[in-house]
Amino acid sequence: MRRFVLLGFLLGGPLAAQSPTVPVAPVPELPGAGRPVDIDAYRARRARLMERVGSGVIVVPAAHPRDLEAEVLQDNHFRQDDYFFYLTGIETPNAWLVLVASMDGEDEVTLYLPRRERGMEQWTGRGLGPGEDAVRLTGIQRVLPYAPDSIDRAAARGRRRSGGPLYTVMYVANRDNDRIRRWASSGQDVRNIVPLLDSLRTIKDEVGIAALRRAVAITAEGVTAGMSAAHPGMYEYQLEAVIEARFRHLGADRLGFPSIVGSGPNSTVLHYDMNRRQMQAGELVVVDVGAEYAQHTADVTRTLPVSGRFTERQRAIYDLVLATQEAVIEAVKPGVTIGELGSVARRYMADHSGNLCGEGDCGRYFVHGLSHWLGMRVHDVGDYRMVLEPGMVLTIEPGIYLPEENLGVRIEDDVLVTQTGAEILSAGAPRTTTEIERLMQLAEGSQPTGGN
Ligand SMILES: [Mn+2]
Repeated sequence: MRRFVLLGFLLGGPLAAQSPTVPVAPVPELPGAGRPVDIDAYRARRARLMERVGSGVIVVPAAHPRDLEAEVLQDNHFRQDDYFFYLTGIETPNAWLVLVASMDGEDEVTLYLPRRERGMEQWTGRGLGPGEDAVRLTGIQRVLPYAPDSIDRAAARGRRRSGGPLYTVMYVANRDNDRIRRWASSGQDVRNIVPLLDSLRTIKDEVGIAALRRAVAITAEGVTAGMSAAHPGMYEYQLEAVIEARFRHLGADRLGFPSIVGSGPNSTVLHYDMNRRQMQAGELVVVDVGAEYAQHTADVTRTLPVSGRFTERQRAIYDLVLATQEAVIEAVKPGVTIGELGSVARRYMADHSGNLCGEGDCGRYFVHGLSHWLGMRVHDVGDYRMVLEPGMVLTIEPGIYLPEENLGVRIEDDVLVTQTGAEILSAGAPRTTTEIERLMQLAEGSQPTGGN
């Protein structure tokens, strides 16, 4: 039996009535830890990793607080390291996880937490220190106080116990790289655990899918709110504000990436995120946004007519992009590669362009890739040559961009690969021209005119 500490998170608390599709999380028990942890799920992840390693000690640092003076921050001054979060579910800074995997002995899991500092807590709030709270909240039985030399000693001891190499997370931005270099230069057999962790992360488990579902549901509601609010004369940043306000209202932790709200000429700029232009009647606006929830982000794009009604030309282009996307989603199933899905999209567009894009087909105006992996990062980890397997999550986002006409259309949905095909996680955001127009016209009737 799985023990769901997270029951409230999955089913929605008493406040769930606020929103039909997005359950509201319970208040975290301890801010320094993050949300309640599904202890069994994280234990299973650690066990899976240790089993794959066989013998060895795996050392995983938590993130450090960000630098408010030196870094450009979009949100809080701390976001947990993805690998550390993947293996613990907690949002405590400066912690370390040490896993000892051994073929013949017992596996061993130790969490090192910095001791709480009362003076510091005045600034950043109550932290999670070593002690009974930490054991109870994480399900990790061995929780020890962190000291600068404790990780070096734990790593050495782990190597002796396991008889295997020292694995750790090696990537460029890791602020613990000095320590890792020191281990390597001391002649130890130090290896990178990142490729193995990335391969585990590509197949989402139950907690991963639950977090993604929620991030996507919040995002779909934000996009829908944006559709209801959009009108001629509104600035792109005002539309952005409506969408992001909805994200926060529904409990999103932060944005997965800067929101793209591009109208008219900006609809043809793929990663436009200045969002400063005033939207004019008759234009399209491309909204490409993602709320982050529990360290997982959505990535959803909708293209809407600023006036609430598509012109015939806009509708024709839109319908070709939508039909292309539907042809691709139809083709999603285990065993297929992202490369093959790209061919499905290109072929469909070529066969159905007619003379919409002049001589030649519209494919030459589809200037970016069709898909990327989605998860803890908007462009999530994973090799693009892998065949799809149940539990993988990817975006499907065809587009056509006609700069001479100031006309860009992109439609992006988040898709979970199932045993037999695909589930569209982002189906909550209106997607056909009819649905979008109906919603926008409904909103027009109920909105005060003028103002913004
Ligand atoms: Mn995307």
